[in-house]
Amino acid sequence: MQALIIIDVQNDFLPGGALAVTGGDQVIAVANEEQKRFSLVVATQDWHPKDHKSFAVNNDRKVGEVIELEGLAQVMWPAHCVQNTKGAELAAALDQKGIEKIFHKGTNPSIDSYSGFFDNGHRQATGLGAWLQARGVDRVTLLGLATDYCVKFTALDAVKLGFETEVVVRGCRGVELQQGDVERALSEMRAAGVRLI
Ligand code: VGL
Ligand code: ZN
Repeated sequence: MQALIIIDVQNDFLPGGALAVTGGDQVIAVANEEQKRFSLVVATQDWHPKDHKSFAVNNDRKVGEVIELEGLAQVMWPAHCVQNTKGAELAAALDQKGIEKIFHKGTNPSIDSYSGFFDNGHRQATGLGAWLQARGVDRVTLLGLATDYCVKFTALDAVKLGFETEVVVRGCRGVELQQGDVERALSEMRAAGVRLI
């Protein structure tokens, strides 16, 4: 059984959003097209409380600085995808009728969660892995935002959980905090056994 996982296609990651990803809006058409090939589609949604510790403003830091949080390196982000705000909503142009379930991540204020499966410390699961396994899913296809953060970490965890994993590269865009981050993310995924299509 195969499933499509649409990662964080949310207003704050689109041009004009709080953590805008260049060309982020271009993944929507790909997501809508790809959905037609799948009988099972799920999505993830970055879903932070407003006091989330990954927000620069909550640590008196500048965006892009790296601090230590819960023993992990944590990039300081602009406040984004705050629960129940417009910025956290899935893009209006994204076809949502066929999305069976949405998994929230980043809800714990003290630890970030790039992967759709676990927080960055692998301490708590979102439920996505068990849910897919309960439905007999053994292959997952990923697309969405952002290539160098949430897509990458979701793909790496999917492989670790034993899913045959592929990423639709034209359906992803990256933050590219450092030039080359997207290329490096793609290489890391490929090296881990992710099929890039
Ligand atoms: C993401 C940075 C912070 C993502 C989420 O969806 O890739 N990146 N929160
Ligand atoms: Zn986030």
